[in-house]
Amino acid sequence: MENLNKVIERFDTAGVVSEIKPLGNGLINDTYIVRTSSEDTPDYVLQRINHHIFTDVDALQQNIGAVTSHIRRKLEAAGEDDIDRKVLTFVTLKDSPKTYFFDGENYWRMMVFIPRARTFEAVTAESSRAAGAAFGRFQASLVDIEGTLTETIPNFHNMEFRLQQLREAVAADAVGRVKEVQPLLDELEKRADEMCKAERLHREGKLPKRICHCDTKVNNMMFDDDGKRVLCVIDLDTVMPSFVFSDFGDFMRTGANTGLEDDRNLDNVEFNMDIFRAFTEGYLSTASEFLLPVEIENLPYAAALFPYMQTVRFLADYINGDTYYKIQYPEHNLVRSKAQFKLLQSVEEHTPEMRAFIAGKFGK
Ligand code: GN1
Ligand code: MG
Repeated sequence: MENLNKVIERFDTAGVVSEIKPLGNGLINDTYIVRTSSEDTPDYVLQRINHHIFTDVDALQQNIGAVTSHIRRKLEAAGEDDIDRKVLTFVTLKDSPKTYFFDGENYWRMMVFIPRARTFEAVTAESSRAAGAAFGRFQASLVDIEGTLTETIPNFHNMEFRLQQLREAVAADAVGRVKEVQPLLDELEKRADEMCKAERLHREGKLPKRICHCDTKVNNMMFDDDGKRVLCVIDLDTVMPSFVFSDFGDFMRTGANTGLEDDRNLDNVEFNMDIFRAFTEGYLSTASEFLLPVEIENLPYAAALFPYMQTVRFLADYINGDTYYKIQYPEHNLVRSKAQFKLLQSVEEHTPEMRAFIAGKFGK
């Protein structure tokens, strides 16, 4: 804690630190809540940025700066109230306009903690509708951002690239785990072509990339205390050009899963159509003005793509000997892979129903 205090001292914060505690369930960065002793000064969020994954922290923070200031300007222009709860505010250093600090070993950043707000690990249909509208609004508000954003992780949601990584992991078999997972690998290979459809459509000039959030896990959104209104989208590290499928699909993967991302009991894991319907309605209410028919028609594909991609990513990490995701026990990445694959199977069963819903509501 003493070290964390030394880091915090570098930032231009207000008030006196009274408490520092771990916050949230992120698999990549380390996050803390920093409480200050007075009601009149804000609390803060402190994060150690995983710079093995985000290798260019300066570009990362510039992206985030561009995104948050663009959204802030829009909120101001629209005359919105309570803007500090609707967009993140990053704290600059005392001696520089930078929003990150390098202590010689680690990179740190701080943002103002949004008061009277909370995250959820699971959602209801009602809050999914609000979440869909919020992510649609997020994409819509970034349609006209000037300049280009850096791909903070190149090829992040490129399915062809993720499959290549998996195949390389299999070929290397660094820790001798391939044999054990061969049946799952076979299942993944069977679907590989179909799942690379987005990349093909893009090469054919039919599917655009847009600025997306690219990590729309349910818990990456702040709801107002009552859980009804989405205030603000958080975890902006992966905001970059991608297919809109990223944001739709990753929410479905987390929000519409009746079980946990890493559920050991596969019977718990099913795809929840009520959440699908509610999120889709919310999303299309704010995003349909800029979406192309090819994007809307392929939302059921997006719902399958993300559990598929996450199975591939967790499994590659398992085969590589757990070098990417934080794990809590040795076979954690395998358990995650199996749970994600079970979710994919359930999505596949519901695909005709999803297609019919979209065609009935938004087709023609
Ligand atoms: C990571 O940082 P976090 O936990 O929100 C990952 C996502 C995965 C997710 C799986 C930069 O997100 O892409 O979908 O874990 N982020 C990165 O839970 O790889
Ligand atoms: Mg997160």
